[in-house]
Amino acid sequence: MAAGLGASSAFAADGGPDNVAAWPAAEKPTPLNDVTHYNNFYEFGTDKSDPAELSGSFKPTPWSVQVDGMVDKPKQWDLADLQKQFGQEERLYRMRCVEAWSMVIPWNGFSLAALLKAAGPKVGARYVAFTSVVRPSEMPGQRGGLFALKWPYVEGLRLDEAMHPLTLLATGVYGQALPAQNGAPIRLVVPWKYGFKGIKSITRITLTDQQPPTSWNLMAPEEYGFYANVNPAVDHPRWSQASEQIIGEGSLFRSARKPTQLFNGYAEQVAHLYQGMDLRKDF
Ligand SMILES: Nc1nc2c(c(=O)[nH]1)N[C@H]1C(S)=C(S)[C@@H](COP(=O)(O)O)O[C@H]1N2
Ligand SMILES: [Mo]
Repeated sequence: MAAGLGASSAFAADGGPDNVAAWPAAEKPTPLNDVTHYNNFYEFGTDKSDPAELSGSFKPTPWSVQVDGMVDKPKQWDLADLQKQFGQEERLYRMRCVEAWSMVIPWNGFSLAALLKAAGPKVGARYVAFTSVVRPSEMPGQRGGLFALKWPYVEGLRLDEAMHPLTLLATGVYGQALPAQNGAPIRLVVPWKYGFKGIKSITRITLTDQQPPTSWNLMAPEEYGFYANVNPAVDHPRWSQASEQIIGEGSLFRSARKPTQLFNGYAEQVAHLYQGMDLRKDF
């Protein structure tokens, strides 16, 4: 795929949403090999296989995360101290990419809320801004080229979304440290939102009173909004979001699909965050 978060070729080839009813919903974990070899991490390249193949010189240690902005206790955290202080839970989450494919991934990590509480958000803080690492010498996708994403990759959440107990800072997958291609050594996971909100290899977390800029929105604002909540009723301008391809199932000849769920199946936990909002306008 040369440019942008286009639908995968399999999506077009298998007849798309019409096949949905024929395929069972998969909630079983996606095989580790698919989780670690079918990736979006444009700092390493735009093909799904690039992050696994081209991340060999990436060094996830030593690593620190700066927590700053509108907090009482700004701090530069060493990764090991974050893990010591906040622990490691396992969370099995559905993961839905805006390109209309999905996985089910067992992450290890801790609630972002725990870190934010330790930092002490100041009155008036309303958003959390995230920044990915910039290391062109270790990340071939950051070296020149015509691709329109700007570095660093940036993302953001509203403070109440960031404080939600489902919002995870992941440091592992399948019980092992995050591989480079999945966002080593620490990345965000927001399971009710499209995958691009899950910013990888985080170096900075900043509390602010302004809605932060986000990478895909900067590149194509008509296609990728700030909220990016999974929603089968709000199509991407170039493809349907009504169903999704299940990575790790199906065959070479026909992909497995299932219907997309509102908020990726987490509506009971998160729908209240968006009461009174027009989800078509704030997509
Ligand atoms: N820094 C950074 N974070 C990123 C991306 C990226 O290109 N760069 N891609 C996003 C997209 S589009 C998706 S779907 C998920 C993919 O996560 P995974 O490869 O671990 O499944 O990471 C997100 N986080
Ligand atoms: Mo994505």
